[in-house]
Amino acid sequence: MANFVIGTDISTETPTIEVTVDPSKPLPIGRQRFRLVVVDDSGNVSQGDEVDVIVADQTAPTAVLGAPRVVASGSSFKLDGSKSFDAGGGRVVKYVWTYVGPQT
Ligand SMILES: [Ca+2]
Repeated sequence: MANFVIGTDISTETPTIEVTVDPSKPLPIGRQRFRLVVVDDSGNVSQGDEVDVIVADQTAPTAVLGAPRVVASGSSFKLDGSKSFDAGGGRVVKYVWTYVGPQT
């Protein structure tokens, strides 16, 4: 387990490390680059090897539809999706509205 800070080296004597992420402070969405340099038992230092890890929002948003309970016949009214929200580091960018039809 290790809390990585950009540009700060972490040295271990083990060949794996966990990138510990605090859910309240997630890595930004997008490509995040990591680098490994290894040192042998004679003190020789390797070139760096780098890899990009794509941090993605893989959680679906939640739609919350607000509407008046009763409207007068012939009157226009407003639907409100502003309480919809997203988890996983994203945000709602599109609202798709449908009149489903009469309900009994
Ligand atoms: Ca999401």
